[in-house]
Amino acid sequence: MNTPPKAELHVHIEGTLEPEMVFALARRNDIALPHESVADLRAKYEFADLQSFLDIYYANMAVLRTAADFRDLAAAYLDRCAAHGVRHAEIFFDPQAHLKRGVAMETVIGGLCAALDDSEVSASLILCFLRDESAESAAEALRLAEPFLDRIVGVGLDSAEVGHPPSKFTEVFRRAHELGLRAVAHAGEEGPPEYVREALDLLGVQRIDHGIRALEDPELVERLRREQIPLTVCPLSNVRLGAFAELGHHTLPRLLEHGLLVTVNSDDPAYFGGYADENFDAVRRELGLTPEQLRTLAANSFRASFLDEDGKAAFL
Ligand code: ES4
Ligand code: ZN
Repeated sequence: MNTPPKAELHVHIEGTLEPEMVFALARRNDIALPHESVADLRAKYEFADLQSFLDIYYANMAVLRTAADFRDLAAAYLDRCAAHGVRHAEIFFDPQAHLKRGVAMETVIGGLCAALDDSEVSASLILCFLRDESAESAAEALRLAEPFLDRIVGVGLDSAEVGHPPSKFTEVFRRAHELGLRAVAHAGEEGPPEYVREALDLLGVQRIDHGIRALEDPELVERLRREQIPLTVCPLSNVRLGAFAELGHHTLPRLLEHGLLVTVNSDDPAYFGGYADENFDAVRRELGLTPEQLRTLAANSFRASFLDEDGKAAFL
């Protein structure tokens, strides 16, 4: 497979939990599963929309209990990175989903960092707030993460988008900026272009995760182009969650033609049919991207990263 060096900027570590690992960790932790087999679980990965995916994504996380579980999860992902030409990864994690099951912040971050410290791949963590939980819960998660801030590059915003606008989280993002963290947010995945504007203006984010619905708003597109705000697009995810009926209908080429700083990412690869290279291969095949456009996408992934200028120069 053609594997150009690239960075991955939009991957949820809990979304790399493969069905085989769900079963292995359930056995290790003596947890009963409501699935007959790995094949039975995988057969349930037919999603109508974001919420129908999130329901099973959160349910499967129940098997993640110990630091070793989080370490093994991240180690498996980083092994895949090496095989897919991913040289640098900025990895989302969802601490509130673990805290509410009684798993401590230290267990989550300690486990993930054990894998990061042991990997050849350059990697950092982005703490995501769950937008369908309260703003107070987000603030509490950030407080609990303060002892570990040297291990976290930024904060993000994910989970069910519609009805949970960025404006709900203005204060906790202000606190994150005070703590010296970078910021990103999912916006314009299922939600309207207005949520993209709010993420930029109220949360001060440096990248937009997805952002595909920005195309409905020409003024917003012009702003994203002028300010070169990166969009971390996830092609296979968008198809599996119903934003596009098939990959051939994806608007990635239009985003590129508008001069936007677009990157290609895997989102939740255990659920959506592939890791970095499957996403790159799929857009190459189904969207007829030119070799130059594919090189642009790979270079954009480093330009849009939170690496410092020396770090970017080393990869570009
Ligand atoms: C997610 Cl695809 C997607 N969108 C929003 N939140 C998420 N969390 C995990 N995957
Ligand atoms: Zn995502």
